[in-house]
Amino acid sequence: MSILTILEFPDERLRKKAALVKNVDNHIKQLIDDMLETMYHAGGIGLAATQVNVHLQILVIDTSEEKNLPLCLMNPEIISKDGEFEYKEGCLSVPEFFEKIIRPGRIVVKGLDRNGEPVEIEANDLLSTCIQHEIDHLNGKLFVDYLSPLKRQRIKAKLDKIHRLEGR
Ligand code: GNR
Ligand code: NI
Repeated sequence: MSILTILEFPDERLRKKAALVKNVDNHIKQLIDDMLETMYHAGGIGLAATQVNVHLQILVIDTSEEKNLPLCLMNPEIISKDGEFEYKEGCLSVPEFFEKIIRPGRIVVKGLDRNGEPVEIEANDLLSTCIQHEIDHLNGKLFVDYLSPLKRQRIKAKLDKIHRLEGR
């Protein structure tokens, strides 16, 4: 297992669109395990492969209190959505910034599980928000894209400065 490096906004690699996973082989399973380890290590409730610079449709999530219910979904497709849920979202790729975002509050999503078997998940509230946040990553979209251009620009300027100070 290993901890992977998480890309940070405004890194252009976060804008790439992820490709379908064709075959869930041992390499993919190793990547899933590394993504889970990276997510838990960073204290996040979700992680998309895009964030670790792998442009495949893979996401991992654990919204449980005890952090002991890892969920993996590949090639996710939302097949229905309704309602609304507002949550103050954060992102490991936009560290230290949190903003309220409204998204559909109930979704049904289908995809492949860790073994490559088809699954369908009904999700509400936080889990629904988290799945949509991760699917956005796979499409090159970030939660800051839902904010006003002014707010997004302020966040970009602050992170640019931090990255400069860190010599990135
Ligand atoms: O850790 C995370 N918390 C979070 C809070 C509200 C909505 C979405 C998230 S996902 C985020 C981890 C992350 O960046 N996943 O892509
Ligand atoms: Ni994120």
